[in-house]
Amino acid sequence: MIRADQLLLDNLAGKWFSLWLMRFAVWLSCLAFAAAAAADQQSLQYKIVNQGTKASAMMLGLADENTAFILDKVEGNEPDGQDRPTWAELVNLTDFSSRSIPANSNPFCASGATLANGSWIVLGGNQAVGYGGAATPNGAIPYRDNDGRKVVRVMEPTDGDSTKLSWIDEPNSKTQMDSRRWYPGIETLSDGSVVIIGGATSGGFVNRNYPNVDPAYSTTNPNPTPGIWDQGGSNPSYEFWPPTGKPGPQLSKFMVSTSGLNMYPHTYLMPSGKLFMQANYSTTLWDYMKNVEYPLPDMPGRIVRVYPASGATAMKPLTPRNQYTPDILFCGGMYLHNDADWGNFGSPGVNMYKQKADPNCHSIIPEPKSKDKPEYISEGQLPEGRSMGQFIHLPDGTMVIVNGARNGVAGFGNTTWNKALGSDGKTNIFLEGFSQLPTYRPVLYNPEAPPNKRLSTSGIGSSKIPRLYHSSAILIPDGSVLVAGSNPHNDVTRNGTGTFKSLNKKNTYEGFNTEYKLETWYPAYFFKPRPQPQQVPEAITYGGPPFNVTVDGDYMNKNGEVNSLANRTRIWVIRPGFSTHAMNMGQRSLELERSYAVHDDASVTFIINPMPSNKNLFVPGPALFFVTVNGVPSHGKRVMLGKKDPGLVPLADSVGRGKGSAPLPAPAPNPKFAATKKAAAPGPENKADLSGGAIAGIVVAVVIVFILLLAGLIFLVRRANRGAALATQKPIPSTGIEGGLAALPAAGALPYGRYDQRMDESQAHMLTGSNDSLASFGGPELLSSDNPAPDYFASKHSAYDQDPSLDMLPSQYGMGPTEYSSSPLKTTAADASGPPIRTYAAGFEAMQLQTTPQKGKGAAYLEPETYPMTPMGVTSHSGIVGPRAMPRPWSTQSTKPSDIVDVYGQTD
Ligand SMILES: [Cu+2]
Repeated sequence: MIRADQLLLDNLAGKWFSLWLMRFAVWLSCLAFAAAAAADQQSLQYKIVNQGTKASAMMLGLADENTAFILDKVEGNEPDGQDRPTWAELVNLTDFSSRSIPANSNPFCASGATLANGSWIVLGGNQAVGYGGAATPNGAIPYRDNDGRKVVRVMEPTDGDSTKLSWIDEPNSKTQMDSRRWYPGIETLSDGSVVIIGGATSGGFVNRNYPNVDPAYSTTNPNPTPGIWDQGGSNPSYEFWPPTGKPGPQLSKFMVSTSGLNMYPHTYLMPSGKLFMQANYSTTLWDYMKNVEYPLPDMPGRIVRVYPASGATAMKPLTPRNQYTPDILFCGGMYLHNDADWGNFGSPGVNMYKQKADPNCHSIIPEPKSKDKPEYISEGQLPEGRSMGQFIHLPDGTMVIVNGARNGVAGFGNTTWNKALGSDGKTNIFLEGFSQLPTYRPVLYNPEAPPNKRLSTSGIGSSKIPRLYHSSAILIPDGSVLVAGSNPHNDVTRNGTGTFKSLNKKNTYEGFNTEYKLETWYPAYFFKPRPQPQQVPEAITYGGPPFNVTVDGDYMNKNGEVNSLANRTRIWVIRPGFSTHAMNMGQRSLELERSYAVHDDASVTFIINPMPSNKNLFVPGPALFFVTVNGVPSHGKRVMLGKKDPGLVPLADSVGRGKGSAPLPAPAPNPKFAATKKAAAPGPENKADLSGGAIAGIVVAVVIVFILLLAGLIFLVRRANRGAALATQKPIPSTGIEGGLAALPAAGALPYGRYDQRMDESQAHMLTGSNDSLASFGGPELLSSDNPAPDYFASKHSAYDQDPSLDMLPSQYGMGPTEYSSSPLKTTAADASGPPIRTYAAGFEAMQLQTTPQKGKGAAYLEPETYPMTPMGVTSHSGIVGPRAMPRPWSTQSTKPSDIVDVYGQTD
């Protein structure tokens, strides 16, 4: 029997125990929460900040201090709330929410730049397309987009009011290029205009036929008209926009000599005003006003760094220490032993999945201060080979490479080796890109470390999201890196993930979905307390008197180190650039000269020289301004470079920073604060803080592992649910056409719909090529039904059809069109009262057109059995396009091109 007091005691003990247990539970959950937060948000790690935008971020740019823009090619993204899929979006950088904004033209593989007045321009692109990237007339259902190949889209600054940000996206003499460009190079010049170089007229895998018989005039015309380049697949010319006072389109010798591997040529404006250009294996300095080239050495080892090999590239930060001497860095890319393996407009000539990306880094100083000849030097190797990596400048003076793949290159297609075997056992379910084995882990590059210690992955976490072809990344004002996109397909693919076998069953490859999640990657400094500089100017001149910025004493005098910290403060101006295709066009980082004075209250005034007077070093326009104390940057403030410049002093020396700036006063440390630390070697001071208490660390790690396992489980379950939800998602339905035709049949269960458009015979147009070069690529022509494609395609098609199990490399049939669908086509005769008038096998997809001879009555109905398989760009040739629907009126936005008063902006 238990005595009452014993019971009481037991009871008390139990209470104490349960109290203790409760406390322990609270403590544990606090720890778990902290660990979860730590697992969620840690320096050198990724975090998913948006579970799904509407458009996949093929292109990404900073619209204003709190907003990024996303542009995608036109494809079956989520509806924009009107009657189109979304392909333009804005991202709020505070909560990373996104919203659709109107766009009209197809920016598929466009180029972008900022102008001196703060506007963005995004120019070029692809023709209007429908499902599967098949060409359509302007405004046609289902996507209702318009030809973007000549379009210059403009987004004007809105004084920080992001609700007003919009694209002016209309064909107009003021906002149009002279020629069609897909994958052009672009560089903003010191006068605020841009030079636009090369590209293709309609697209293709690489920018040539093979054999490459006509690099200058890739045209179907045996007697090409000099000066007309857009008859063929490539556009080896350059032009200026706005063109005022500059020559019109002219042939670029460099675009001829690098023919083939020169889409998105790498360009960097040099201090002399010449343009550094790199494409194929070649490098040159180009005087764009005189159109004279000064060749530089070839790329070492014939490593290809331009698209589609897509090495990471950037100009290293320009600093007083390197006397503002541009030094261009390339990491990764692809080396192929046989030039023929790079293929042609249609496809590569080798199974790209098996090609390992290159790990090497090289740099070149194109305009050295000394009389030395410029040459490429080795900068060591990446830990893994990488194509499609991209460099992002960070405000601590380092650069980080994100995104990419270990095998293969950019681009996508339907060549035999990557034909997908769907889960249902059917082939041709989705298209895949030309890369495998995503590189998930960023690599840091510190330009000021000893040469063999610049590359590092120490402490850096990996993403779990493949970021392959058509991914993007930019530095955002909070100092993190916004990472987005990836879509190695010609249209949205949501259920293609998984492994699949190539048809010859020799290889198993991984399929990748269209990616809509946004991530940020947090540099080492991200979670540390940040300096908050005062009096940061709205605009910074080129040359002229210095300006002052102050950081408070509480921040500067940690541990009584104010003198030392003042001495370790650097002022950075960074332009994040236009991100697409592993490039950040126009991205630059420049450190301003500064001195300082430490006050008695330990606040520090930094006396800062404005921009070097040579505008070629960093052209006018918007940029981010950072005050970086001991490797920890402030939040970036958007500044305009070059506005209102009363103190401008003319450029004095031909190379370098010019002599526009006053000599700064000597640094004035304050004797009141004894320096406790000797100034360390220059460069970023931060290291990942990995040396916490060992025991606590282990406990936290165990908890983190547990929580991650749990989170992983939840994630998997959710993903399974989400996958199931997505699998039942219907494609965007056709909405009917003008002309009173009957309603369309519902799209079937195929992933993204079929060609199920009716067409009026009189209006039916077919996009097809008219000869071999066009078949493999080149300018698609709109041929009317009474001017149909030659039988070339049909013969190729039937040849292939004789043995549908053929699994040949394109090179085995002469680099021509690679293969055709072996699937028989079904036609629905019910709608067609007349006999079939013709059967075409256009490009990569055989199609049968049935139509009534009676104009305006009845309709043709086209139904390929499978989702059209079309390699990138050859889409032009693959589709019967629907009825020539009335083009939609252009933008109804309030801003009209006529409102673009001065696209140059103020450059001084
Ligand atoms: Cu592309």
